[in-house]
Amino acid sequence: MILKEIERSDGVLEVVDARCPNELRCLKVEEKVEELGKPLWIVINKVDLVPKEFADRCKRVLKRESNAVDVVHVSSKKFYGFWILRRSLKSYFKDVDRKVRLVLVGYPNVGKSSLINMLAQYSATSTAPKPGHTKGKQWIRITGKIVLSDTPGIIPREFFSRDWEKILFPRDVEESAFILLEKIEKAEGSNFEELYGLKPKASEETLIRIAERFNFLRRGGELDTHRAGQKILEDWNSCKLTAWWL
Ligand SMILES: Nc1nc2c(ncn2[C@@H]2O[C@H](COP(=O)(O)OP(=O)(O)OP(=O)(O)O)[C@@H](O)[C@H]2O)c(=O)[nH]1
Ligand SMILES: [Mg+2]
Repeated sequence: MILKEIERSDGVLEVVDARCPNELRCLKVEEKVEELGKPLWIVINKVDLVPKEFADRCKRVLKRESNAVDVVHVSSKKFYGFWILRRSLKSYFKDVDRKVRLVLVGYPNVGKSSLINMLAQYSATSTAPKPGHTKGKQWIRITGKIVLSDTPGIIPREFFSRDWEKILFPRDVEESAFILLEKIEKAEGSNFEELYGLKPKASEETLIRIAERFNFLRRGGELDTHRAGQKILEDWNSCKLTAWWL
């Protein structure tokens, strides 16, 4: 599905999470985009969660190490970045005098829907270039000729890295929490200590102490480390918990 959409498009916006932008790139999709000769933009979303110095460094690194036409920062929460993205797209397609259709792709939870909402709010009108062609699909107008599909492409599960498959769709919650904790332990910075009152460490002890702190108890009064693991994963997904690494 996603590859078909890319094939039909004139360009791709790949959304990544500013907390770990490099890990949440999908290289298989990037390769495909390149193979098809389509231009790619890497959109680093959620920049409000990381220090500016880190965000700027990510941009430099991704510009150097990817085939993206451009790498831009946005925050769909703070409504930041629309004009910069628009300027970049406009400049790339300046000599094209037909409609340009872009699609947005990305891992789950990187903020695709939030970003589409932000872009749609700036958009003068949402348009449907081919009424009836794809039922329900709308196009968001970025400029007079550049439009973006309002239906994002979700990276297919078989393209996920193993770690992120486990973090995003945990089967064994404790194991998934440990994988995330290991990453946070090595991260450049985080608000972990502020949130839970201890240093991040991928150990049973961390889950026990969080269960104590939040009074997570099983029926018999035993500490519920499963709930503690769940809390860490939920706080990460809802962006309450932040940590950043390249
Ligand atoms: N702080 C912050 N949080 C954001 C930003 N954009 C999205 N979020 C949060 O990130 C989480 C995921 O956002 P979504 O827009 O639902 O992400 P998605 O990529 O559409 O996720 P799926 O539909 O599950 O694939 C939500 O809790 C959002 O509130 C942002 O720019 N800054
Ligand atoms: Mg979504």
